[in-house]
Parts: sequence; C-alpha cells; structure tokens
Amino acid sequence: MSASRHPALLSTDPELASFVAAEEVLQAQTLRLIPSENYVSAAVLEASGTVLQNKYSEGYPGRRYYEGQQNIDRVEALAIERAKGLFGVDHANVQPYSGSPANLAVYLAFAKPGDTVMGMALPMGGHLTHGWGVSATGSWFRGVQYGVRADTGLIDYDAVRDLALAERPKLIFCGGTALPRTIDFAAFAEIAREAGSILVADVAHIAGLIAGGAHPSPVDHVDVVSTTTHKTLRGPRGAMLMCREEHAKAIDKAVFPGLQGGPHNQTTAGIAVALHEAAQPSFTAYAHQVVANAKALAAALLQNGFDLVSGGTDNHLILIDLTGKDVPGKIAAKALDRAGIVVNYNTVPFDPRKPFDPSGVRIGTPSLTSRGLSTEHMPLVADWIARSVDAAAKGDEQALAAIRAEVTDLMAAFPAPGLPLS
Ligand code: DSN
Repeated sequence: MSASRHPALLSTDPELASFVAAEEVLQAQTLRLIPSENYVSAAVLEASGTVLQNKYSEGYPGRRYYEGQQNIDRVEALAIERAKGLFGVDHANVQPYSGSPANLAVYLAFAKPGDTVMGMALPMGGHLTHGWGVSATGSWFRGVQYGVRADTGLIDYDAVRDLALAERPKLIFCGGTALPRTIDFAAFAEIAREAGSILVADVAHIAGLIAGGAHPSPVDHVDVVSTTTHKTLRGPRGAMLMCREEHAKAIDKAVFPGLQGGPHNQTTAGIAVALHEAAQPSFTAYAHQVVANAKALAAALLQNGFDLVSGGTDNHLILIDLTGKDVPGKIAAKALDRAGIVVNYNTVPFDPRKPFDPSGVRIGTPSLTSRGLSTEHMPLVADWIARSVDAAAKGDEQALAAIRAEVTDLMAAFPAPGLPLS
C-alpha cells in the first residue's frame, strides 16, 4: 500500500500524503469497533472528492444566491429525492454540515433561547446536543434530562412521561449515542402529544438500520428526524433533517439562512450516492447482518464474563460495563487499541467514574460487517476483547502484540470498502 493512489497529493505535499497513507493502512489492518464509524464505498469516496467542492450555492435548488448552479441543483435535488424515497418522508434537507448543526437548526426552527427542552442525559446514552449542560443547547436552553432504569438499563418511559408532563418542554429528543436497545418511537410520540412538545428523533446511529428495515422507523411518529449520514448509513460525514410538509419551511429556513452558509456540495454528492446504495437489496442484507453480528458478539461477550448495559443489544451497539473488572474503560480502550481493536471508552449509566475516565467501553458492528465478517467470527472477536482486557489488567504487552498480529492476519482476508488492498 502506498500514497501513490493520490499522486497529486504525494507530489504537492508528501508529508500530508504520508499521513493519509498511514491512515489507510491503519483502517485496513485494525478491527474497527467504534459504533459510529464505518467504511464508505469507493463511489462515495469519489463523489466526496469532486470539483463540486469548488461551488458556492447558498439557497436551495432553483432558489440560489449564486449563478452557475445547473449541475449543483441537480445533485442536491437528487439527494433530496433519494432521502425522501428511502425514508418515506415528505421533506428532506441535506445541507446540515453534521449532526450537531442539524440539531441546532431544529432548536432554531422551533424554540427560543431559555425555552425548556428535554433529552436523554449524556451519561445515560444521550447526545450533547440534546440539552446537555456543557453544550450550547444546554446553556442557551433549559435542558431537562431523562435516563434509564438502574435495574434494567432500559429507558423508563413512565419517568419520561412524568418529566415531560411536569416540564412541558418545547422539544423532546429521543435517540442517542450509547443506546443498545430499540427506541419505542410510538411511546415517545404519545408522551410528546400529551405534553404538547415537538418530538425529534435523532437517529444518527441507527439511520442505516432504519433504511435497511432492521430497526422500526420513527417517520410516522415524530415531527422531525435528524440524522448524520456517516454512521450505519455508510455515507460521507454530513447530516440530514427530514420532516412532514408542515415543518418544511421552518426547517429549511433554520438551516439556511438561520445557521449555515453555503452547503458542502461535494458532501451532498456523497450523500446522494450513499442513499442510492442504501436503497439496494444488498444494503437491507447489510443492515440485518449488522444486527445479527452485534447480537452474536453480545452473546459471546456474556459468555466471556462481561457485563453489558441492558444485558445485550437489539441494534448495532454494545456498551460493556467494566465496573466489575480490575480495568476501567480508558485503560481497556487503550490496551485494545494496542491490540489492533479500535473502540472508545464511554460512561455507563450511573457511572461512579468521571466521563474522561469512565467505566465502560462502547463497541459496535457496522464497520466489521462492511468488511464481510459474520456471526461465525464474533466468538473470536469476543475472545480477543477478553484477552486484551485481561492483558491490560496484567500489563502484558506481549499478549497485546500477539492479539494484534492475529487481528491483522484476519483483517487481511476481509478487504475494506474504499481502501486499497493490503
Ligand atoms: N460522536 C458521535 C458518536 O460517536 O456517537 C455522536 O455524535
């Protein structure tokens, strides 16, 4: 593998080219288990690196503030039509730069600073932008937060309802970043209706599962669907907001001119390609395989003596609770990294430790499934994780190096989409 697949880059900026080449090797050789990451296809990668990059196009198709939009309009209109078709929505805005700006646009569309908003607490599995204190959404708005039950690790819908009726928030967010279980959108919709709140489903993590029919869709239940495009959906780094026609104007106005300037047209093109790929039967199979792999991995981890938040998973994500082990999340995550297994340390609900040094490790199966690993490989993956955590406890660097060699060996047999063959 060499930087020569980017010859112009290599010639102009060999130093930067060497970083990209090294990242290609890293992504090819390691077992990537961060549940919010994936591998885009070569086609998405190409679309994301086109001359569409060179255009400014504030506005929307047919209504721009710059000329020369003949092709850009077609690109954006295609992405919009594909999003509408894939998710079955009236309206789609494909311009948000990423998930946080997408969510901020929702606030701008429906709330005023100081209004009460409600979301899942970050340490319980929510997202910063769902009204958590350190985020602008928690300082400009009054965030109230729900969580999961201590005994089950599941969302307590009765507590969500009580809080919503007590607080009558302007917005309620459902969805998050560390939720291993199916979200009951109908239950949230009932609560939002009673509380008179706008309901937003942030499906960034599970958008690909929804597109592939491996998780129920929120579309018939919520006012707005917010999603990134680069997680299970396997597109470029970007985001979309989808809604019924009645909210279309408010959403569009909030994204532009409310919050953003010119859309990133090269990303819009990548999103269009990813949406096309996600509409194929092979993507339906992919989405179901992601879940089957996660369930098999969860079962194998339980057999290896790990505690899992909520006892397992219904989706692509597993939250390992290491409070019963000798190794906290950060030390485990760093040891796993040295073993070629890339995860992130994460808080677990009711974590006795601090967020920067928490008790959990968050893993998921989108990336390994994109490489073709299946349920039969999951006991081996669980065994590697168990041996790595054990090695971390003992400070056994040799054991970690041995696991890394095994990981590199297996991954060489499963080429990653979008990457050169190792
Ligand atoms: N950073 C994303 C994740 O890893 O889940 C959420 O924004």
